[in-house]
Amino acid sequence: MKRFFWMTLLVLAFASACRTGTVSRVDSPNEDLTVIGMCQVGAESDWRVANSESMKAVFTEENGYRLLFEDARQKQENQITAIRKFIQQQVDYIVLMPISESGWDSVLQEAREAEIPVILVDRMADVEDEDLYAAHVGSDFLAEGARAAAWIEEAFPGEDPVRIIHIQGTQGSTAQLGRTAALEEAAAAHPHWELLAQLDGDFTQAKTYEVMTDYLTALPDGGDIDVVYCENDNIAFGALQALEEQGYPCGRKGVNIIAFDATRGALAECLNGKIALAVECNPLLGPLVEEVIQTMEAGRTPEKHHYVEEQLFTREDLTAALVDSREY
Ligand code: GYE
Repeated sequence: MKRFFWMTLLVLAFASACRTGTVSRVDSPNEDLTVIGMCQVGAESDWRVANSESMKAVFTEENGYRLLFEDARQKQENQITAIRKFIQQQVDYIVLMPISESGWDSVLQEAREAEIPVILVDRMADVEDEDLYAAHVGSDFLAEGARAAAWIEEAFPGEDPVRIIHIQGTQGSTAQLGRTAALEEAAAAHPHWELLAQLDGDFTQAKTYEVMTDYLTALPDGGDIDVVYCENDNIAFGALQALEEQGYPCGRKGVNIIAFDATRGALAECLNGKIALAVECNPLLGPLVEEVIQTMEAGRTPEKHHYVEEQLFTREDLTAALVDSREY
């Protein structure tokens, strides 16, 4: 009878937890593991896939971690839901790759009240109080864009018009905002640069192929295009596909495609002359994020911002061996 009573109580407790959607603390079989709740944007690009792999390779049980990985499938609301779940589960750290910069104040406040440090990775969150996150690890997107603009300046000396199509990444994301600002600033400083169009490629090949095809087919006289400034590699792949289909030769003597990320696929297109400039953006951020976490585990305060070193590639900088050995 007594046993029945306890069994009933257990079943009732379980049923009520299911009803209210209660999520209890993640119990790790090994109490010593540090629990990381990670909220990734999605899998929209080669860069993103490499970034997720880098995280998964570092935050393993062998290295002392239990990684709870959520893929938000490109939706900020999914990211917010995932963070709330991590708070209920009382994870030790939250690692967030914010899809866009705005809209984070309340949920990060909730994490702070639960005393869970948040580390921003890749993109930034534009919050009122900087203390809402412990550290940020990523790239300086404005600097990347400025490097690309300086290359355009060198590649097109003189005062002849430079006709540029600009294809943007996910609106409101730090990568889009920085790379866009750099191009717009440079265009304002060079009156002979003509921004023919600003299209939204959402960082994906499929969307870019669509918008670029629509744009090119509507051009009345198959007008001249000197540069296509693509805010990531997958945008460049979509643009290249559309341009070639519409009969535009791509390369230093035709349309100069500029791409950001410099993943293996883009470097291969750069080596074969189709992409004129590949601006590196390093997705292998796992080890740096771990350093930040280890600093906090040791009771120290990490630096607020960590930026990675990056470079530019043109065809002259590449060999087949270098492209093959590219890690991502
Ligand atoms: O360039 C792009 C991706 O935020 C740096 O997001 C990241 C960008 C990257 O999907 O490929």
